[in-house]
Amino acid sequence: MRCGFVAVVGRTNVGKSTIVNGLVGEKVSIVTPKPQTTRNVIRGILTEPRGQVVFLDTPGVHKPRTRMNEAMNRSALESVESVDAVLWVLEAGRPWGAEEGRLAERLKGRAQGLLIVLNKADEVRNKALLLPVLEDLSRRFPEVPLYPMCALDEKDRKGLLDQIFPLLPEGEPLFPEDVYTDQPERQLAAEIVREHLFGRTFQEVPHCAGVLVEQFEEAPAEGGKVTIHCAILVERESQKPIVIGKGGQNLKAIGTGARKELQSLLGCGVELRLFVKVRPEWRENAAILREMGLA
Ligand SMILES: Nc1nc2c(ncn2[C@@H]2O[C@H](COP(=O)(O)OP(=O)(O)OP(=O)(O)O)[C@@H](O)[C@H]2O)c(=O)[nH]1
Ligand SMILES: [Mg+2]
Repeated sequence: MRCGFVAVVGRTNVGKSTIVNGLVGEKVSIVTPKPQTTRNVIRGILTEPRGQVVFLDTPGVHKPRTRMNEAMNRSALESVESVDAVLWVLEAGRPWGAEEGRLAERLKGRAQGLLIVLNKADEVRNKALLLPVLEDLSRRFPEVPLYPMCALDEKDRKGLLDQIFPLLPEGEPLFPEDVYTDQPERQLAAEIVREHLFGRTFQEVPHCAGVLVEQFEEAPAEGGKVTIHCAILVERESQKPIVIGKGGQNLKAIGTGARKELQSLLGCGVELRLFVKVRPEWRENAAILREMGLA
């Protein structure tokens, strides 16, 4: 069997989490149309007769403006050091920029176990436009295989997996075959709330917001409810009413969406309470970042 670790890296919003979820076949990481969605390195595990792949979905590389964003970049860049293979995801229609330059520097000298994925190829209507992009990349990385794909296409994902397995060493699985992530339920809950929050806030608000689980109580008896209390941290007073919405409608919708998802994930009833709290500059606060696994 072939078993190993694969880091999925790239600029923010190129589709890394979509690829990991699609390959693993479960929702491991939250996905939103907004950049900087993934904040922690998240492990997604795929087991099949060929072997086991432990994917490290990483935060997208971007220009950091806060301590939190620095930690996100650092964890993404460091992830490539400890893995058997790296999937470097670029966007087919917008392949090279400063972020790619940073990653290229980090991946220099790593021709082995590196695969470049050109995702969102479906968004490039005129496929002829892909040719110069592929030519440019093969000049920059002559020994690295290039794989154009659409993360939403099952055939493309299967083809990608066929390229990944040969990059892994012979070995035995590390995780039982029914485990698809090692995230604790608390973290899954925080992430799901954050996904719904991202879906219902705009401009700078989602980037200034974070979610902390303050209480997570198992159901007291069979058929009982799990109680989850989450703090939604924002940075300014003016952001609080935006999250809460008119008459509390927005916060209610975030809570309902997240609760439904958590119920099906945990397989039981969930009582979810959300509290919006103003914590100026929390993204610079080491203690809060540590609590979120970001420092
Ligand atoms: N059209 C198209 N959209 C895609 C594809 N892959 C991902 N997306 C969309 O791109 C957006 C970003 O996807 P994510 O998977 O969150 O991207 P990411 O690279 O993990 O982003 P960060 O975590 O912010 O770094 C989402 O709206 C996805 O639905 C693709 O192949 N084609
Ligand atoms: Mg992501």
